[in-house]
Amino acid sequence: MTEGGGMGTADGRDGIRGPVSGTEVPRPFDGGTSFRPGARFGPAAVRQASRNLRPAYHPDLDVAPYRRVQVVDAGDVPCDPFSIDEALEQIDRHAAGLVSDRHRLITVGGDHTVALPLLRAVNRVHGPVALVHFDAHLDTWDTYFGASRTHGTVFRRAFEEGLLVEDHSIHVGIRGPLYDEQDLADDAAFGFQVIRAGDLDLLGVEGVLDRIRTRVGDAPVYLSVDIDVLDPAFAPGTGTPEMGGFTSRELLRLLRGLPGDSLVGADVVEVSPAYDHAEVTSLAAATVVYDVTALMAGPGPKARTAAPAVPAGAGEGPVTPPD
Ligand SMILES: [Mn+2]
Repeated sequence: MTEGGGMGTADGRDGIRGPVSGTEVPRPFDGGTSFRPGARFGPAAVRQASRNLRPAYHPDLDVAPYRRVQVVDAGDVPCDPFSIDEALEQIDRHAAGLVSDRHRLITVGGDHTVALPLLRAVNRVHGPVALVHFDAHLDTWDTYFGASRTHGTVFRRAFEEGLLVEDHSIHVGIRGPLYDEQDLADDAAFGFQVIRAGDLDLLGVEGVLDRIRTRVGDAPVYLSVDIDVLDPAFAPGTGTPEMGGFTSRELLRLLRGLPGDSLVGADVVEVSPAYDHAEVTSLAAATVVYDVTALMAGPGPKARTAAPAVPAGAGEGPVTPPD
């Protein structure tokens, strides 16, 4: 599939050859959103933005992902727009029919509430997972306006349901003010470690990756990417934007260093196209989906995630562009 083509699938793929080993499933659901609505329209926007991708070869991961794995866009899950509980059941049922020990799911949301039924479905195959959660927000609050299943409470519910391996999960990119100082203590009590957005400045990409890898250990990993982990400059089209986030380059470098072999599922959520400009947010999400696909396919021998060594004399004289 070439740039500009595609049949509206999440990554421009137009056919299935051989056994399917990965599936991308959009969830047009935003009934759990607390502020700006509209993430139900995210999947369509991410599909459209994905037409800009050149998916054949991923130079940073040194892999031609679609020569190694088969990927299919499994279409949208019909979601009840009025009943959150019914929508979560529908997502769970649909995911359960797609996930197996050979088939991994990458979901395009939808608001972050969709991660709860996805974790339930993944748990039935793999057991509890280590959650690597990229987000501006903890999403471990108890209730919003008395509601317990929302996009801001999803990972407290996952903890309570025993869906996470104890003390192996980590939030990355957290920032912004909280409702209460106790929020952080509660979150730690649920077994989460936190890497705040500003920690990236101190630790660097490799330092953050070391912490993530150490945290998840050998556990199966579920990756959840809330697009608001990016700064609003890089992802304005989202429901609860927060200043001081990662650049898209930083996010991609972090994702590319994750342990792809351990990844049993992933979601990319909270793209809300009505607040987007020039598809910048949906392109970011489409690229994240592609990168996670490539990561699951398995990086090749030339893949590098560390910063290249600075050659002697660098910084002196003009920068020469590559050939
Ligand atoms: Mn979130």
